[in-house]
Amino acid sequence: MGDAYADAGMDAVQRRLMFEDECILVDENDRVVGHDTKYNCHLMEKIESLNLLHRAFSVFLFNSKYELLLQQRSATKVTFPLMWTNTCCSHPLYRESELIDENALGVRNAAQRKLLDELGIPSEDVPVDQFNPLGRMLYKAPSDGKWGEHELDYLLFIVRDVNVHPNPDEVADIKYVSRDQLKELLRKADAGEEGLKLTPWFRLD
Ligand code: DMA
Ligand code: MN
Repeated sequence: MGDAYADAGMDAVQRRLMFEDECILVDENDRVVGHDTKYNCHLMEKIESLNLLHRAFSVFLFNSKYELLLQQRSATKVTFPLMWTNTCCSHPLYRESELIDENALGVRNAAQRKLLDELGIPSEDVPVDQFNPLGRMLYKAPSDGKWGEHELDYLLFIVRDVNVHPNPDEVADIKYVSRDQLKELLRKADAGEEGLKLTPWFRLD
């Protein structure tokens, strides 16, 4: 199980996800080629040596005022801790309900699952047919040397007023931002203000 010493500091909740979540391996055309643990899929060494690429999603949830819900990742996240990012990101898992290709239904099922898990948003507030898949993005980004991402990332937009109860294991803080507030946030992060950091994929999206 990898480098036990380097993993010793991993939070118990995040460790469980690393070994229990089975990610979907794909080729660059998004064809399923296998599966592997979230742990292996995010180790830079494995990504580079085996060219591992996995399927992921990024949700952008807007309220009826078209403000975007942002989250700050918890301090215990293994990759990109405490960075501000879009509403919710994760991976569809290698299970029947999340492997459905038609209209990206598997990915939308996974998005509904993680909006509940990370942000406590009830599933009835985010019906799967309300997610608009806006395409996919391929990217690779190291986090801190040992860990990183190499993903085919589905962008999902949804406009809904929802109930939110963040899960502290996942999320340190949340806020809604208008378009102008988001521009200001990007400017501040670029200027390196107040230790404000944004995830690499959020900039690409
Ligand atoms: C990974 O998100 C997905 C993208 C698009 C970067 P994550 O690290 O928040 O995954 P998880 O919530 O499953 O830990
Ligand atoms: Mn990933």
